[in-house]
Amino acid sequence: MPVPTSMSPLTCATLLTTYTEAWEQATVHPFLQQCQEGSITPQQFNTWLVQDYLFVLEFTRMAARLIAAAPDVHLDMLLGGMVALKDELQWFQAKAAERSLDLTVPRQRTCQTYCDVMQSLAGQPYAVQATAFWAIELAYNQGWQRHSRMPAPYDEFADRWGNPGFTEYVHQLARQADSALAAVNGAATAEAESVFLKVAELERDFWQMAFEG
Ligand code: HMH
Repeated sequence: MPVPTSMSPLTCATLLTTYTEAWEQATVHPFLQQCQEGSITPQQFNTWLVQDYLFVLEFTRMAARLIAAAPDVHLDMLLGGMVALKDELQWFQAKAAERSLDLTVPRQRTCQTYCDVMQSLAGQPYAVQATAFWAIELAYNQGWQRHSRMPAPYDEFADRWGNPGFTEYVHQLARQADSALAAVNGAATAEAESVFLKVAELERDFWQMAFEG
C-alpha cells in the first residue's frame, strides 16, 4: 500500500518501514553472503567490481545534478559526498589494476538500466533526486554492513560502505531528503516513493547480475 500522504509528509524512515520486503531483497543477497563465507568466485567478484565502477561513474553525474538542484544549506554535505566519490573512483581504478581488470568494458544490461534510471531523474524535483540518492547510498551501507565481518580481501570492500562515518553520512542524506520531501506536493511525493522502490529493485538485480558473473 502506498504511504498515506494526506496526513503527514513522506520520510525516508517511512519508506523503509513501508517497504521492508523490497528493502530486504536489496540488501541481503547470496552474492554478499558468499563474500562473507569467502566462497564467492573471482569471476563473480570481478564482474561486480567492474560493473560497479561503471555504475559509480554515472552516480557521480547524478550527484552533480543533485548539487545543481540543492538549496544552499544542503551544499556542504553534498560536496563532501562528491569528494568521497573522487576518492572512490580512484580506489576502484586501483582495485581493478591489482586484479588486472579492464574497466573499459560495456555495461551489462542491469547496470545499463540502473544508469538509465539515474539519468531519467535529471528532470525530477530535488526532493525526488535526494530520496533516490539517499536510497542508493543506504543500500550499500546496509548491504555490506549486514554481511560483516568479511574475510580478506573482501573486508576492505565491506568497510568502505559499512564504516561508521559512511553510516553518519547516509543519516545526513536522509535528513536532507526528509526536509525536501516536507516541502513538496503529492505528485512529487508519489514519484519519490516510486523511485525508492525502483532503486530497491535495481539493487537486488545488480547483486544478481554479479552473482551470475
Ligand atoms: C549498485 N549501488 C550500487 N553501487 C554503489 N556503489 C552504490 C549503490 C553506493 O555508492
